[in-house]
This record gives sequence, structure tokens and C-alpha cells, in this order.
Amino acid sequence: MTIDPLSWQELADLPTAKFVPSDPINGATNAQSRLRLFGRAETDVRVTLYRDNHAWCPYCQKIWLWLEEKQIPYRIEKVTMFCYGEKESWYKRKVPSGMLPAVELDGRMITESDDILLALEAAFGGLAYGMRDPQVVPLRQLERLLFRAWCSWLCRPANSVREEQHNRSQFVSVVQMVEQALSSTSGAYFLDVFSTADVIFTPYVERMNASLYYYKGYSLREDNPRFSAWFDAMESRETYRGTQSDFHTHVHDLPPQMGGCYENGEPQMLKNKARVDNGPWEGLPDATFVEPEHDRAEALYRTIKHHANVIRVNPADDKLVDVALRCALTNMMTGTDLVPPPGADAALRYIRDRINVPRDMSIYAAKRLRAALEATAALVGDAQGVPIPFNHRRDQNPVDFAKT
Ligand SMILES: N[C@@H](CCC(=O)N[C@@H](CS)C(=O)NCC(=O)O)C(=O)O
Repeated sequence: MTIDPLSWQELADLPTAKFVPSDPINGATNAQSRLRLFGRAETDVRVTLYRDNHAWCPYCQKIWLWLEEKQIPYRIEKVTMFCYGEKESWYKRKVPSGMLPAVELDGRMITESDDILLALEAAFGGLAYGMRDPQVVPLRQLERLLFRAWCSWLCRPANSVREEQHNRSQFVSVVQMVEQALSSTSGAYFLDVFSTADVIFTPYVERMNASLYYYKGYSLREDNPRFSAWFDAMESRETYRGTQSDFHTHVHDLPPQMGGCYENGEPQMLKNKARVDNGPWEGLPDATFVEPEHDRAEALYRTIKHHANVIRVNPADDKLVDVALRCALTNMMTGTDLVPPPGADAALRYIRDRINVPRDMSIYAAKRLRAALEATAALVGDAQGVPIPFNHRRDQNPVDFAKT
């Protein structure tokens, strides 16, 4: 017997579909907000943050997290990064290089994330310890050392096994220095309280955790106790969780940004890669906080909201994608396996591979949706979607998603 998938309306009407998104202006940190007031008046806004549409840029995450932690009222203007599409001409008039992030503070444009933090500190005070605090300065230098060791290992091809091992041990030796720094206080953060130092480390440590797991078979979070405690502490913060991305998003967004990421082909790496790409996504060390109850409802809500564009940009026939996507969503919400039409395997995996966290939804919602898409695709076959490009991500051009 063939069972039809639920219609879009029936999906939205399911009792388990109730999802009330948090107030974008005064509620929890989230990637969709355009204005943040933290209970203050709009006339109190002195800051505009220009950041990437994809909520992916690491330097933007640094400023974003700082503003959220300090609860400074601000506006958000989203700009396209070169690898996703055309840079908006209004932004190039403001910032000719097109670089992100930028902040307009009391009408003055500031670029370079460190200069932005210094200007914000001058206007609003530091986040526990400021950028020039004698305890923060050496930690900022250590972060750059870790960054360079990561780039040398990940972003340059090793010509021999010996070179690969050398790059790995260079990185691990800097990790040991960071472990040492983290163990110098009794708490989980770099200093005695959460501070600018944690904000500085956050963006690239998150990207290191993802990329080394996938391209090198190395688990930064699981193999290092202090890092592990630091990640857990970060995930206890609503601010950080709102900016947090998942392994799948990072590993496929990094190559065009970094000019390449190189696999080492080791057995653990191959296992990790297969898991990040094909699941199961549950239990990956990209998130260990308790899964929120509303994650499926969030995934459904976000998919319903954007379903017309999601269907239109899919290379497969629109009618096929519509039915297949509803089969997957019905599966996610009711647990019922519905066999989608032939050809749906590639179409559903195309969507599975393009969920972007946190731009589209939060981390556990994305894991649930990826799992439902994969489970439904597997009922028809093993065809994969059009591969994710390595040199650019114009398959994610925001222009295509602005149309309705
Ligand atoms: N040193 C700069 C680096 C900023 C940077 O590299 N931004 C990249 C994105 S992560 C960018 O805007 N690239 C231009 C683009 O991709 O459109 C800072 O700290 O702000």
C-alpha cells in the first residue's frame, strides 16, 4: 500500500510542529536577527554590524559573539562573501575591499576585527578583560600560533608521510600549550571568568575541531581534556549556541575560503569523513549539550518557510522534490517511512548536503533534518546529489534564496 506524504498544510498543523521562534530582537542569539535590542530602545542603537549572509565568516563570529555577550544594541546588515556570489555594490561603496566584518559605530566605519573590538571596548568597556590586558595579549598571540599551525597542517599538501606527521606534531605541540594555558585557572575558560580571550579563540577553534576531524581523523575536542571542558563551557552559553555551526557546514565551507583542505587518507579520517557526510550525525563531537525538545519542530518550521526556494534551486524536477521533501519531513515528524518516487535519492541528498548551520537552523535541528533526508533517500537508492563544489559555493548564492 502506498501512503501519501502529508501536505505542507498538514505538516504545519501537526501537534508536534508547534514551534515558537525566539524573539529575534530581544530573545536568544540567532542568525536570522536584523536588529538586537536586549530590552533597550531602538534609539539606543549606536552600532551596525556588517557580516556575511551565511553567518559563517570567523572574524564576523568574533564580533557577533562579543556584541551578544555585552548585550550592546545593534543592527545587522548581511553581505555576500565572494565565494558565494556577487558582492553588493552598496557595500563596496562603504568598504571598497569588500572585506568583512565591518562595524559602523556612531557613524564611523571600522574594519579589521581586532580594530573593531578595540573601538567597541573604547565605547562600551571590555568584556571582563580587554584586548590590551596583559593577561589577554599573550593569549591572543597563542591563538595566532595555533591558527598558523592549523593552516600548515590542513591547507598545504604534505609531500610525504613524514611531512604529514611533522605538521601534525607541530599542531599538537601548540595544542599542548593551549591546554597548559587553559589549566592555569580552576575554571574551564582561559581566564578566571568568561572574557575577550574566549571570544578570540572561539571562531577558529570551532573550525579546527570540524576540519581536523574530517580531513585528518584528529578530534581536538575529544583528545584534549581542557579543550573538551572549554567546549562544554562554551556550549552552556546561549550566546555561543546561537552562533555555533556544525561539522558538515564547516568542512564544506572551509575549502574555498582557505584555498584548499587536504585529506591524509588515514583509516580514522576516512571513517570520520563518511560519518560527517552520510551520518549518523547524532553523537558527533560538534555538539554535546542536551538536545532541545523542539529541534524537529524547528527544522520543520524553517523548511516550510523556505520550501519554495529549496525546491526551485534543486537540480531535480520541482514536483519530484516537493513530494520527496514532504516524505522526508513526514518521516522526521511521525517516524513513518514513506518511499519517495524514483530519483528522489539524489534530490534529497542534494538538500541534505546544503543545510547550513546556523544560517538555516540550529545544530540539532539540522542533525534531525539531515537524518530524515538520508533515511528517506536510502529507501529509493544510493544516488548522491550534485557534488558540493570545492573552489566556490555559488550553489548557495543568497540571490537564489531571496526570490519567492
Ligand atoms: N584581518 C581581517 C580578516 C577578515 C577576513 O579575512 N574576512 C574575509 C571573510 S572570513 C572576507 O571578508 N573576505 C572577502 C569575501 O569573502 O567576500 C579581520 O580580522 O577582520
